[in-house]
Amino acid sequence: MRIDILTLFPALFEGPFSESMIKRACEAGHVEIHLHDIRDYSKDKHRKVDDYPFGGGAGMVMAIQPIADAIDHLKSERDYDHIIYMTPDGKTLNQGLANHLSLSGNIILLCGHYKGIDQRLRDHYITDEISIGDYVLTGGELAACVVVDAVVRLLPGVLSDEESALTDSFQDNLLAPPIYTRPSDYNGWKVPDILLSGHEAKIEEWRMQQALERTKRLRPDLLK
Ligand code: 6GU
Repeated sequence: MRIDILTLFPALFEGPFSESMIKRACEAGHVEIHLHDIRDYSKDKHRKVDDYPFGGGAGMVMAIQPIADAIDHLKSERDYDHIIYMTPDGKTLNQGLANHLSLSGNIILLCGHYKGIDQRLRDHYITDEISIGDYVLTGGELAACVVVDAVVRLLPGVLSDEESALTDSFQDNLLAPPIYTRPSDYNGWKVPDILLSGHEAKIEEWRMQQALERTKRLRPDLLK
């Protein structure tokens, strides 16, 4: 999979992408992540990328030209399955959407700033609009990191069998059951007997029942 990220702040991604799983996935060739500074595409002599909104009002708008040129340039080199605008008024990211995106070959993530981008970019270039929740961030960059992390860990070969995404919370719309490791008794705090019983079928049944109980109590919305 190839992910192209259009941003005003490419350096924001360096930390998240240079550690742990994303780093390993890049090194192993499961994903290629390319960062593009939108300012590099500005035709303005001061590399300006924003302008005042027509009709007035507070805040600046990200202008068409630099972003359109950046996307045209990328599209001239390959086809994209999704051209995604990261915005708080987009569709909320969930596991189903992450699963769907992980099936893509090439995607673009466009990170918004200021009051947002010129509507004509949304009308003519953007295929999907994604938010990571009902709160406002200063820009789409951290949200794009979240999308990349959620998607890349699903790519075949990225997780080991032990880490398998199949047993994640949400993969079956259930929260994960409680987990424990040694010692089985920590100053009197005991691990449930069933987990020490060695009875695989009963353990599986207990986990399912715990997952259901937790989901009913903490996230009843998932069961609807
Ligand atoms: Cl994608 N962008 C911004 N600026 N804020 C957000 C968001 C995105 N998702 C949730 N809040």
